[in-house]
Amino acid sequence: MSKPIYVLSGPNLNLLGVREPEIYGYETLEDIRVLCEERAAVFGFEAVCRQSNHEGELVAWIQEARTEASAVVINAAAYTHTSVAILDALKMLKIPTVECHLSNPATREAFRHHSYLSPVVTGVVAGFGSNSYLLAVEAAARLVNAAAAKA
Ligand code: CA2
Repeated sequence: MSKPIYVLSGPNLNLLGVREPEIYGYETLEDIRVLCEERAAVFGFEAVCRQSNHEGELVAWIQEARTEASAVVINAAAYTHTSVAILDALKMLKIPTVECHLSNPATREAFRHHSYLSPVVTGVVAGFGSNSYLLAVEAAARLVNAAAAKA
């Protein structure tokens, strides 16, 4: 059995569907969890979905992924634009990593245009609402399966 795909969400994303639906949509993080689990299963993976408002907890989960995950999908939320700690943790991974965002930060305020994560992840999916998570899970799963088929 393959190791799971970790799907990590950062600060305030626990409020999805409750506040600012015009930007982030009406789906809750729980709805997204179910959809990610279903999408991962299509490709033979379990999705382990976690959310934290604490930078250190996200770092700990990324470190855990070094040995326990096949790939990491991460929406670091505001930490995308501030966190050298998350950048450093992601740099240590040798598995596929996908940065994902519900909105497209490039179309928003200037302070959202820089991502500390983008230079060190395998790829980025942004701007498709909850579908960004599903596309990111699918991309990660396809990468892992393609690598396994080559080995
Ligand atoms: O578009 C995304 O997914 C973001 O990562 C969301 C972050 C934002 O800081 C990034 O620039 C882009 C903010 C997440 C806040 O989540 C909320 C959810 C519901 C209501 C209010 C905030």
